[in-house]
Amino acid sequence: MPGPYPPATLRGRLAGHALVEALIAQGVDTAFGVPGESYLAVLDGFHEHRERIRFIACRQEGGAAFMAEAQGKLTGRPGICFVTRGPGATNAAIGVHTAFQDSTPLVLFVGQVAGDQRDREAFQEIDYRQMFGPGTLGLAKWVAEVQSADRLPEYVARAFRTALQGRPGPVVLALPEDMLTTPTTAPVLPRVEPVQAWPAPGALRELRQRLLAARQPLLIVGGSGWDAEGALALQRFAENWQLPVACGFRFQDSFDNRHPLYAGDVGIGINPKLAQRVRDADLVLALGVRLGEMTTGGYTLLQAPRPAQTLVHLHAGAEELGRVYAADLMLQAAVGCAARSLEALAAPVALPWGAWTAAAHADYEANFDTNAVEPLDMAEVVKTVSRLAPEDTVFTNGAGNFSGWLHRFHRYAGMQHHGRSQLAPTSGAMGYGLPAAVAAALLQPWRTVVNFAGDGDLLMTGQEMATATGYGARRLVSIVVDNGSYGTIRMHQEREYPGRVSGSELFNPDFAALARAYGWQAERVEHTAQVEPAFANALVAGVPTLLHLKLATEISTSRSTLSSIRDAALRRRG
Ligand SMILES: Cc1ncc(C[n+]2csc(CCOP(=O)(O)OP(=O)(O)O)c2C)c(N)n1
Repeated sequence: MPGPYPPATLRGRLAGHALVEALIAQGVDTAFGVPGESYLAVLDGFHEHRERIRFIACRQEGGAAFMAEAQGKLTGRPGICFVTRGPGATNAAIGVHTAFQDSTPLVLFVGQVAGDQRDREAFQEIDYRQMFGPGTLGLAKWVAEVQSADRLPEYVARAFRTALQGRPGPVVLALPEDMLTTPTTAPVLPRVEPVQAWPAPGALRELRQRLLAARQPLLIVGGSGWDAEGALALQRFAENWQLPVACGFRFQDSFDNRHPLYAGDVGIGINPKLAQRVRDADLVLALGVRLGEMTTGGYTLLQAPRPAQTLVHLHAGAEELGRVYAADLMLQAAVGCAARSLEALAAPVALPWGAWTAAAHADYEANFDTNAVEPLDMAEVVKTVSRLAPEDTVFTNGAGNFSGWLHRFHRYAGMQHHGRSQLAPTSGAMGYGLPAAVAAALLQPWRTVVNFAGDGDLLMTGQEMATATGYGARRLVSIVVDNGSYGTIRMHQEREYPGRVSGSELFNPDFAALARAYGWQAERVEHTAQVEPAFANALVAGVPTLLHLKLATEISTSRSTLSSIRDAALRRRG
């Protein structure tokens, strides 16, 4: 009779098993990936420890990497993704890039050719240190190839620490096949917690002085690293000082959108009144948010490199401070620590900006008003879904104009209520929303998850509908906005090359039939009035549901039609 495999040996267990043990020690209970023959010893480790950790087999590495990225966003701990060498790693790159731009902790493990084959351009061989960076404009924060089975725990611990510390981000570890099958007695290392830096007392005093000197201050919050406690402390700071609060692009759940101090989000499709308010502010406090192109209106709302406003920038990563902007005051600190310090800053009894703060919120409220659109009114769609969805619902999306309605008309709950409620790529990666929703539905099955997708967006990773069904996702609704077009690109075309449609038309499948083929429930929606019953059915379906919304290509954004954009462009040309 053959004994249990792998046999227990005096020399220890396979490194592939030690790796899975290291993940368990870091608190990981779910990993996403696509299997490959390059890391069979790790897959065997997942089998060995199947009572404590699960491996979700996805249908394409892009989907797997997005799921792991969403796991990082949702849990605040590194998302875990396993892919095979060459083709697997290249497919996964989109998730690594997203984690980099979005500052999301992620560890991507890549099976690598055996050490004795390296540098021959062996089958599917890539040098991952070359491919993924690292660099501050690259794909990963750190890339390493683990040569020694005995040092594997050291590499894993460093990968977790690097992913979490300072500005969080992605790490790539390449795992040579022969290293993974080497026995090791290396001990499992303890769970890594990132070092949290507190803001210096002198800098806090200066920040307070700047606030006391201001007349029209504005807080812009966002970035990663926030948790419930930090979000609550931030809210108390804003309340103590009666500051209007805006959220950075796709960090709309950093502050409760239902709070009377909320002023809206500073992103693509910004409320023009909020854009003007950023320009008119005399003091901008940017807390935790990276001052990237999307959050600064292409570096114009805050003029780069020296803004007209007084700028205070607080960020966990030293490299973000002064990267573009010569801020008047820079503080390097973890956002949670910073919020707790700011909460303790004594505010004067009377503040001179009451009317300014009230107007900021009134502008946000007024931005909900729109003219009715027939037959399908996307503003009403989002408002209906928002009203019916449970309070702890997670909303996800990929990239495309369809997301603008969600960002404008949904009020995201702040993180102090149920944790993150928005999973959306600041990297603008199409295809993100569905895998992110699958990850959320599998990781937090008690929450409803609603994905908004475009017709272009959905089919980039639509095969992950099979993963949702296969692993038993239940409270998952994907709302597909089918306008027969890569609508965002068509919008840009009409503005830059009016009337010359090129490469932006789409020929779509019957999305509802497609979803049913994957075991989902599905419904087609053509009129606004059909949304409420369709979504209500979806909420109680007990299986993933796709709502196929038909939208006229002409309806370009929540503010404009294609013909209005084209006509304006033609007028400009005379
Ligand atoms: C992976 C990827 N490829 C290409 C793009 C460029 N891009 C941005 S939006 C867009 C069109 C999105 O189309 P769709 O999902 O149908 O949404 P719509 O804009 O029509 O609402 C494209 C091609 C991108 N952001 N990401």
